[in-house]
Amino acid sequence: MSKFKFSVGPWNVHTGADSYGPETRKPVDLETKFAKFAELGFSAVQFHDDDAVPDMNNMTVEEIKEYARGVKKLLDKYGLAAEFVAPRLWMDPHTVDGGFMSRKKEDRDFALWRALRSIDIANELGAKFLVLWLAREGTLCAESLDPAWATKQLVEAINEMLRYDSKIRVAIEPKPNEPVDRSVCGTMGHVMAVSAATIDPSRVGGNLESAHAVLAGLDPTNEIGFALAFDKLYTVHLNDQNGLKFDQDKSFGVENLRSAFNQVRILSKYNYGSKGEYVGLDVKAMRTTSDEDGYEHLKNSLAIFKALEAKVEKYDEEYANKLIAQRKYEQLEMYVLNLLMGIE
Ligand code: GLO
Ligand code: MG
Repeated sequence: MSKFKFSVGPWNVHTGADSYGPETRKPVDLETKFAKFAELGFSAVQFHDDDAVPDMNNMTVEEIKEYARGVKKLLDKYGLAAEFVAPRLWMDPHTVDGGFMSRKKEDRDFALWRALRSIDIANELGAKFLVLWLAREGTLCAESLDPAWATKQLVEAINEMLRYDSKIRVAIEPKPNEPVDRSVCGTMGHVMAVSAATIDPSRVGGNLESAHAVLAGLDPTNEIGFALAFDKLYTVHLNDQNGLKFDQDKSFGVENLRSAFNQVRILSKYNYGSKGEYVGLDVKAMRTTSDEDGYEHLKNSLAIFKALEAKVEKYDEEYANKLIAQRKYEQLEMYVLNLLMGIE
């Protein structure tokens, strides 16, 4: 029995298309996904604004809220909560060259409109915060954007969100690249600095994704720990990543089990979840996966997380501390590896 509650986004059950090939699985409707999420043991759903309200660009504010209320009923039917809403600022013609940092005022206004509507949707669904994955906030051509100006645009956009709703919180999900070449806000350190510059730092935190930390050449556990130290880890996107290449969103723990163990360990050590935080997954099924196996990556990620929780329970802190005091790090390393390999 896990002491954590888990969340997942509808985009994590997907049709398998990649940059070089078409879809390989049939689309699945939202209600079928909800039913399956509940059956697998998830407690909450993460949303893009248009996962909840698909045609929102062509709807009035009242119509958007009304539609979101319907989605809330569907969540209730399956006993699921809504964790967060994320404005999807990377698919629309208005966001070809970014959202909050777009060079065009009209497109920045659109991005802000989507963020404010995301707050409306969050309120209807009962979600407590927004996630900002800053997909295109950076450059493809290095000289095309002034990073100082761009950072200020981001701070000002977040200030608008904080002003719009006195309760809403904002979690930035940093990523160093992809789909842009160089992002403006690539690590948890950037997130903390942006938070500090807003009008209410107590409502701006982060969402650490394991794969994004690896892409930045950083250790996911240290990134998680950094945010925890400032009490600003609003959620996590656990997954895995094989080195520096495209963002893979592999099942949690399948590439680097020791790193996964350490991520579970730090979350557990600092009682992550005690303020209602969810352990969020952001994992993709392999392209070769069949329709009937379209949830296997979610099942596997949960199973691996829970198995590592049991390993964390077994981890002998006293013994480890003794080794640390004596600087016997070779022995400590072997102790951890033996624990993971099941060698007593
Ligand atoms: C992509 C991101 C993406 C976001 C999601 C929520 O690299 O991880 O999956 O987490 O769109 O905004
Ligand atoms: Mg993510």
